[in-house]
Amino acid sequence: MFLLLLVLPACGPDNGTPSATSPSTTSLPSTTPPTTTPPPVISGTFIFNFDAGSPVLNVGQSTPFSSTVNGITAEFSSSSGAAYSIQNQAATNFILSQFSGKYIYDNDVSRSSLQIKFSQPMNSVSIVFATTDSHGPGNVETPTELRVVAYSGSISSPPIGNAAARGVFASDTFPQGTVTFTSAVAFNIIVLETVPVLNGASAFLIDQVTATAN
Ligand SMILES: [Ca+2]
Repeated sequence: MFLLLLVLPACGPDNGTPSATSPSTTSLPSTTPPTTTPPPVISGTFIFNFDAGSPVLNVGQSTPFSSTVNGITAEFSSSSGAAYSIQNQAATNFILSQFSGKYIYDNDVSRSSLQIKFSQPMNSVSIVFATTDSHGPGNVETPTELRVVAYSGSISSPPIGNAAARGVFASDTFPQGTVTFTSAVAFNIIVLETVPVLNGASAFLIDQVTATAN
């Protein structure tokens, strides 16, 4: 009697046939595009100022790091490793009226290059900079040049071209200026370094990297 009561609820429908809801097969449609097709170039102007962009860059953070603005990524690095870092006026006490918020600062006095690699080809780049020159006896009369050398694909290939500019001494801590390189032949890597000169600056700072793709 007791046994019968236990068994009864388990007596559900018992059709031994498999249901029609078996999982579908895992075959995928063969619509994967060929990987050799480069992504289309996004025309426009992209400003990397270290204040906007993703991810947030922190004061004291050293190279390498990257910043993405409007779908374009710029990678900042140095062949000398952690030679450059994010700083601001509160950290350095430098007065640089053409700079704003966070910027890139040279961590040491030895001369080292800064590389910027964009995620797509560009036709023009413009960079606000300062060189750590001092004015007057024992120092320089004109600020040290900052040079931009542009490459396509690899810095081991011949450069696309280069440009250089000097800052101007004013009432700020260091002379500031803007260097611009423009080319019909697109480039995706630039290398920045000071042009060596007696008593000149070896170090430089940058802000407001403006890259344009045609
Ligand atoms: Ca800035």
